[in-house]
Amino acid sequence: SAVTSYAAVDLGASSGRVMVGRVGRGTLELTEAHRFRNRPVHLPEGLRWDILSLYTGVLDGLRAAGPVRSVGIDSWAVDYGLLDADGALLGNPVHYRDTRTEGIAEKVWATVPAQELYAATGVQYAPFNTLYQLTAARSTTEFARAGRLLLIPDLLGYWLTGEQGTELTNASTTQLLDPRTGDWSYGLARRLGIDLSLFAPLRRPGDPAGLLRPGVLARTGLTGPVPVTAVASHDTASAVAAVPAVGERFAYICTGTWSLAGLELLAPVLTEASRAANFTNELGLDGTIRYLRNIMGLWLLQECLREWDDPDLPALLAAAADAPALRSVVDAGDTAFLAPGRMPARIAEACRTSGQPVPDSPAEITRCILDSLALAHRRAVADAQRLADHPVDVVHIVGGGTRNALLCQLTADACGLPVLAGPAEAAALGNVLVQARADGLLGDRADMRRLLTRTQPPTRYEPRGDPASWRAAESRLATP
Ligand code: ADP
Ligand code: LRH
Repeated sequence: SAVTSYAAVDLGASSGRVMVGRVGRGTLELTEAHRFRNRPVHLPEGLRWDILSLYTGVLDGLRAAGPVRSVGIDSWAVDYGLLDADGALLGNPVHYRDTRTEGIAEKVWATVPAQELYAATGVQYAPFNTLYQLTAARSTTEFARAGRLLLIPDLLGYWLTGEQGTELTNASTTQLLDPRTGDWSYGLARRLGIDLSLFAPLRRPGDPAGLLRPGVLARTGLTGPVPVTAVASHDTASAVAAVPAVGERFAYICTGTWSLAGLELLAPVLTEASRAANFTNELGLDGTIRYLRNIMGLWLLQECLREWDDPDLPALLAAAADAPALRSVVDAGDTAFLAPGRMPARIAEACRTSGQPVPDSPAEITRCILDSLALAHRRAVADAQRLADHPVDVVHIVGGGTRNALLCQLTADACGLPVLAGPAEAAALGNVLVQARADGLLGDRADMRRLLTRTQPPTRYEPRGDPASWRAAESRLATP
């Protein structure tokens, strides 16, 4: 029977990839056309994304993908490029780990208190929310020249098509959107002096987003017309759409550079308790709410690996599996781990100041990181159920971290719930499925999930060990 190919451009903080999804009646296959490193650059003015190299990776990937029905783009959230009046990019997009937002939130809260900000947007505090980035940028000459702001997937879409838009799921991470209406929070923007006309018009997953430009067709060897379809362009929104869940009683953890742990809800939770617990209400596919907490994730390990000159990962994980369990844990939700550099030393410091044994070898430090992530997963899954009054029977893990069997098992142990792990390329799959649906091949979210459970069966991890050991480890960390 007929099979249709779609190209999914998925840019993570550690790598970018162009994947090809082949969708038929009851079939779904994903293959990697091209993968490239995403290496940010330390310039004198700060930490910047190498956006031109990422765009080149996208073009190389589309060439490798071959003929496709359409293209969709998703990436990490919150960051953006500024364009001048002629539509040319003004400078390299600033990395969300750059230090420019230090101390900015406090200035914003002097105008709009944190409680009011949360009640209006439902977005958790993170120093890098676009709102704070814009406040930090306001005094720069670059900003003064800017006529348009495009979030990263929308910027790449603009370069591919010449058309501008602001995709809704990613717009929800700016902290300028009202999650109840799915429209801008106009009153908030006015009070904070943010000009919403900087943003291109909102578009929804499934909306048409232009055609590949003639120059792009020539560069990629594709034959036009090739449409670009807006997908859930926040990578986490695409990943959640591709959780192979049955029913509603599930939690999910999207594990990659970050761990995003929480629930899919039909309405936001905007309570003060939710704010205090730092849960966010980002928008998902079809008006759903991604009620989740950001956890530092495998970034902690990535940064150690960089410092250790990239040792063999499977061997290191095997040694970590044999290292003593729960000897020391750190708070994997702590923004103290946000900036790059000196990660093994910073983890050792955190263990020392909390009066725990200081891990020393790479195997011990890796075990400390994975135990700490599992512990943070446990807290997020428990807190989300309580705050949203939404009990679950199972935890789905998707993303690159599903390739780490130790992390999946520890998460099952810590949560005291079965873990269903996979797919590893959930964001790309969600991207493909939204394109296929816009093309008329699929129905609602449940229909998409049925296709996933049949074609991408997850790996099951049963909880083991004594839950009391996790409670004890939890009590060693001060609660936020
Ligand atoms: P992002 O999209 O944020 O760049 P990914 O979803 O690609 O992240 O996940 C990357 C992470 O997956 C890496 O940091 C690494 O820890 C983990 N990972 C990838 N491959 C493997 C592997 N073979 N074994 C264990 N972990 C892996
Ligand atoms: C994961 C992610 C996450 C955001 C962060 C900036 O890639 O999109 O959902 O909070 O990057």
